Amino acid sequence: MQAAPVSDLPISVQFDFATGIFEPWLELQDRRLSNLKEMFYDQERVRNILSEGDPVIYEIRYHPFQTSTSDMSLGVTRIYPGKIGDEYHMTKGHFHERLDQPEIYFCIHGEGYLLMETREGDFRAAPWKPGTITHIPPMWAHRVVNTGKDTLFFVASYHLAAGHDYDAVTRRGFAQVVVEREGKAVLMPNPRR
Ligand code: PAN
Ligand code: ZN
Repeated sequence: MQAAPVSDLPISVQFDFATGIFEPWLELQDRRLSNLKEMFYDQERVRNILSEGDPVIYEIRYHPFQTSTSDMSLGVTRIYPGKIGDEYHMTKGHFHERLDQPEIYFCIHGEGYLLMETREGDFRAAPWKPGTITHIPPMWAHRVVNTGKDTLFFVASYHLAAGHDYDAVTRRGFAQVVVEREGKAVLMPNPRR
């Protein structure tokens, strides 16, 4: 993320509920399979797909609202539908570096799960549909899974100073993965743990 412009004046952006895109945004990041290849449990399938291309799994638009005394940020994530093997597309997932930093996620469109887990192993999977708003307390890793046929998009609000720590999730994943069984999304224990 580039340094955010400082403004002590109120700023509004305009969100399009049909597309999940707001204007103006200041930064756009694509997350391709190669950026999150360690996250999916079926590593053979990951290698096969990457040998033919590098699909975009999700994208994030950011607007950091940096003032001289605060650092609230807006992020809108759009997860494209699809699976890697039988595991649904999902975000990488992370802990916040700072131990006092929560976050609010607001599901606008699509269906899936918000997975959350502490370092002590307490695990929660919140079923998600449009309108579900979840408060993620400090020290809970968070990942969103898109189990639907449409793009899932959600709004996130957090402080820039929270920081993102991807290491633990990259090494261990979450306690459960979300996979398709007989046409349905089900949770099962992470086979890599
Ligand atoms: C969100 C996430 C965003 C992408 O803005 O950063 O949804 O997910 P990953 O960062 O796990 O790839 C957020 O939680 N910010 O703190
Ligand atoms: Zn976060």
